[in-house]
Amino acid sequence: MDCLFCKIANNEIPSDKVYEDNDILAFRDIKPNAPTHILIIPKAHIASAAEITAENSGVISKIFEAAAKIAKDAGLESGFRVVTNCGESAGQSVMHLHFHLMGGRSFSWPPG
Ligand code: DGP
Repeated sequence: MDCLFCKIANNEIPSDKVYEDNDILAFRDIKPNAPTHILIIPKAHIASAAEITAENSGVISKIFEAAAKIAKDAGLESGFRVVTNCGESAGQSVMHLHFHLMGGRSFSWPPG
């Protein structure tokens, strides 16, 4: 499968890693939208949030545990945002599930 984030997870494409374990990888976004902008992905291919099932959802709790730890380590005490874009109309450009962890600035709500 020709998937950019599978290649990053397999070390075929380099990334600026901030956390890794057997199931997930966190690395800095190449086009940051905030002073801290990290992508957290499952290593196993899941195309998007629409593909989360009872069989593969265990990794989601691991992603959010890592997000809390990464945010703490990055000093984001005043707040941070975790978001996943699902599908074309939501702006998903890489079809491998990823959560954007962003912090270091204020965010508006609702998002555009
Ligand atoms: P989304 O638009 O929600 O699918 O987010 C995809 C993000 O992936 C976007 O913020 C830019 C980032 N990105 C794309 N290609 C690369 C890459 O090769 N390396 C890294 N680190 N980030 C990438």
